[in-house]
Amino acid sequence: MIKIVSFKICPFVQRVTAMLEAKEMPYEIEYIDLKNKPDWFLEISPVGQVPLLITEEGIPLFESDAIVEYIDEISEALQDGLSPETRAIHRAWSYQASKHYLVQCSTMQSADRNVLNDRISKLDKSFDRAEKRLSDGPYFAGDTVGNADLAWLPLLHRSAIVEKASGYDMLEGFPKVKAWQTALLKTGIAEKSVPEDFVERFSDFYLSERTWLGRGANEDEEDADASNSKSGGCCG
Ligand SMILES: N[C@@H](CCC(=O)N[C@@H](CS)C(=O)NCC(=O)O)C(=O)O
Repeated sequence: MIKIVSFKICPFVQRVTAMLEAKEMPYEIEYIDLKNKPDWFLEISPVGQVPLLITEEGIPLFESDAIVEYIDEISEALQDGLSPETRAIHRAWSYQASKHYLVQCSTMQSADRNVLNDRISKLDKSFDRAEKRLSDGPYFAGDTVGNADLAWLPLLHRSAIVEKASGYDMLEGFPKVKAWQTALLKTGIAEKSVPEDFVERFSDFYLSERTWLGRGANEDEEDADASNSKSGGCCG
């Protein structure tokens, strides 16, 4: 069986597990501590990052883009009959999502409103592009979930958790993206693609007292010391 080496709140992993779930492919998952990476992982992972997919033949694959392409190649396509051009366009839109995972991570870690405003402007650009590209939905390319939907799912799922906890809606002003988020979350793929304690783990990390969102996104709050705002990567 395929094995995914994972970290519970990693969006790059979620994109991969979302595809496995959407395609109903069986897989095992092993979580590792990124602050204390096991030797067996470092021996087989060229870059020391998750996700890592270990094929049924025991071959380790790295980089989420390459992993989702592999999964797609060994399984039935989610959407039939797409031309090579359309598939290339969907891959490009998937890239528009994955290149913003780290942007969303650092936005959520902002210590105050000012820092968040600054960081969210990049994310806004990507949601704005999606808003202009989306048509009648409910999904990216019509009425079936496809690969581009799965690439955007980590961003949309995390935005929904943030909104529920803090009232802050990263998708405000983007009604089509909002409808897309609702439709995608309704499929249940988002929940299946993360561990049971995901919301708790995610909230501990991104919605703690040290972040503006974690303190309830209070507009009247005085600015904190911006140097407290981590801007680095995801997941610690
Ligand atoms: N380009 C990589 C990014 C993966 C990534 O950044 N993973 C993070 C967790 S979300 C990681 O493993 N961080 C540990 C490290 O960089 O040492 C991919 O698409 O797979």
